[in-house]
Amino acid sequence: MTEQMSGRKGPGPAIPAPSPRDLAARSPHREGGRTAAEPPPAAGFPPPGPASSGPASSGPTSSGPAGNGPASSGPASSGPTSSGPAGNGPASTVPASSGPAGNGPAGNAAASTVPASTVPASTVSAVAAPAEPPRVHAGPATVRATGAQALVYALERVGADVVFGIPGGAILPAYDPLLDSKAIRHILVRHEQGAGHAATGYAQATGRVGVCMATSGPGATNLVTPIADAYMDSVPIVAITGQVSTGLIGTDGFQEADISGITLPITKHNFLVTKAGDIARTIGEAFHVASTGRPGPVLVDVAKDAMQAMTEFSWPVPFELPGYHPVTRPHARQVREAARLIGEARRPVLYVGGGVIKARASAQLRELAELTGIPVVTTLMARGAFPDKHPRHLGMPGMHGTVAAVGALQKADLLIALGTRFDDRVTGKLDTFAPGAQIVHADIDPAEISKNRRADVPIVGDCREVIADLIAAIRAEHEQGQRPDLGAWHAQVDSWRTTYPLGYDSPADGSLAPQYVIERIGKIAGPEALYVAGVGQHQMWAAQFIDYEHPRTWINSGGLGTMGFAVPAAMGAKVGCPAATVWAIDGDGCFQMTNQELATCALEGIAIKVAVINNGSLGMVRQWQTLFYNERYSNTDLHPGDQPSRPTGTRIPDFVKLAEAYGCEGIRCEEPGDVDRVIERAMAIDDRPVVVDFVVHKDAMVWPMVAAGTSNNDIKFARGLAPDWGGAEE
Ligand SMILES: Cc1ncc(C[n+]2csc(CCOP(=O)(O)OP(=O)(O)O)c2C)c(N)n1
Ligand SMILES: [Mg+2]
Repeated sequence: MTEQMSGRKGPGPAIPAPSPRDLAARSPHREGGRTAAEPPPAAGFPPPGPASSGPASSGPTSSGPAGNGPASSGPASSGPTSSGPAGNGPASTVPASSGPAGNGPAGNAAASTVPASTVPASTVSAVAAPAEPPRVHAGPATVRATGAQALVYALERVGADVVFGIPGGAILPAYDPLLDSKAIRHILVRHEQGAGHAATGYAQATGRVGVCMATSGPGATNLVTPIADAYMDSVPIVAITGQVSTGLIGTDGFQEADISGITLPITKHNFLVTKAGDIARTIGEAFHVASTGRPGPVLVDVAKDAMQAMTEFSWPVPFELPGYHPVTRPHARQVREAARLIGEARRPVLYVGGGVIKARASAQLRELAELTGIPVVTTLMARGAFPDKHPRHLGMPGMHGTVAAVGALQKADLLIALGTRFDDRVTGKLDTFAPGAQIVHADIDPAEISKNRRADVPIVGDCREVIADLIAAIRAEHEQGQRPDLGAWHAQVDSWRTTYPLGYDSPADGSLAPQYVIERIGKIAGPEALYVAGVGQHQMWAAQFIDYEHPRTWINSGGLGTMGFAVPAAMGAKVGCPAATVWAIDGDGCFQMTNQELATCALEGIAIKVAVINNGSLGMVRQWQTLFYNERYSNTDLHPGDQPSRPTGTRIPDFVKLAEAYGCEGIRCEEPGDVDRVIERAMAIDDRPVVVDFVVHKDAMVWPMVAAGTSNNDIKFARGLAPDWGGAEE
């Protein structure tokens, strides 16, 4: 790596100043490395090799201050790959020239070297199987290669099977050897934003690292939104960008943008690579950092001349990640303290966030809920972490959460917060949130703990391990006779649930209720399908009116709230889970931001289904104008023109014709009586994407609602209607 010129941020050492998330390495609760029983990392990264014989044991990470760097004790070396068939000893002896890596003795490489498009549907689980072992591709121990070849070889070694991207001058060297890769399928998108969201959709659906690629300058800056999106939702993606040659860096060269500087605050970590010999190691490190600890996006910016220069490619490579040691094992004393509080609580709630899905802890969560009888709420990012049909589930909390979930948090005497971050959309006015509750807060990122609400019992660790340890500690309490009676609490939350269920009115003019459309899609496609949403009213209705029974079946942009997320993310999810039915529930505003990826889907045989919930407006913004701006609708109408009782507007654009222009099936639905038939027709089409233009009433609103900045106590379940809390204890 070399310094940049002209006062811009230089590449710095291998790891720049730690972000709050990097502080995971410094937890006071650290008790040591992972155990053999711990879960695999979030994405497929092969171990660097047996610590005793491979270079990993002599790498700087193993001799760092803590003596347990990622190479020697981190997840990469203790996941299933170290003992499973993917052991990479034999793999490294197979020359790259011997044909598809899967034919070599690399264990599970056979499955992984088949391009995703050719994997028979029947071999892939409809619901993502995130626990599958990483894919490892065989290859030569050491070969002479260009930096660009080393990049592609490294991507193969870390198990990348799909790259979403668009080429351009600075990244061109990498595209050349990509053409020869039998293991990696490149999907040519129509906009880099689509590549980034597709990588996120792939990662969210599969639990593996998603990969996107772009050229320098505008290609790279087009990735900024999806990178920020992945950062906010802790999604493991690796973005690879070409950079102008080292001599041009800092000179305002053609298509130069300091993308590592630009993305510094929105990446878990990023790299600028200027030497061919650093490329392979950096790719390995990027996948490791993206997928371990709290997952997140990592950017690798590679100078063009580094890709063109010759180097020695060898694998595995020792990491240079001093200071990066995510803590996964919870502290036993903290867990015992949490169990003690649970034993004393009379109104406890399990407040579950997306971290539970990332930690693959759904089974443990269910066991905990059933062992204790504690009611569960699942945040927008955690929908599917706990079955909606489960009797202990109160639904989603927050601004558009259920009355039962919001009320339970407000009246609780103990919150057990798991993999969640007390987001303002959940807490409402923070100083009025859950006023009578003590807080147990477990998170893999210590920076989250006590960030917004002080934790009485902080627990740093992987949620799966935390919950497993909690279960053991609670069983011990039960054996001591410490088993609280939650009967009165159950009766209380159940009465809120039955008195204030989610619901909606059918429009008096006979037009379509958007909630009905979404509810029917959920019923007909069922809980095995994957649902991906845009951002707006349709997103909230999709979170409310579809029942999620499995983790990774609900994919949305929760933290950044990125319009345009749905179509490309659904594309990525479908590529990751080709046998699954994938529905994008999109708004007519959102759809117009990224629908060009329908061309990608049609050409690449990615048969997603898109339900455009066409209310003719930027509905969520319009809802706020209705409620807070005296119904003054400034610039939220997408279909100006005649708006009689049927809000079809001007039909610009005509979504059916647009779909057809992109090689998709286009269907319009305007009558309630047609909804089931149209959904079934869409479900029957498997050979191309389908777009259904559901023309719905524009005045439907999302309820319940806690107005921004107000207290959860002031939740309304319909306009002007507040729940009666029934004298619940404070
Ligand atoms: C990129 C981006 N720009 C603006 C916004 C602000 N915003 C949030 S929801 C929304 C309206 C979305 O409209 P539509 O996709 O039609 O969904 P609807 O609310 O009507 O269901 C807007 C403009 C945003 N979230 N993202
Ligand atoms: Mg709309």
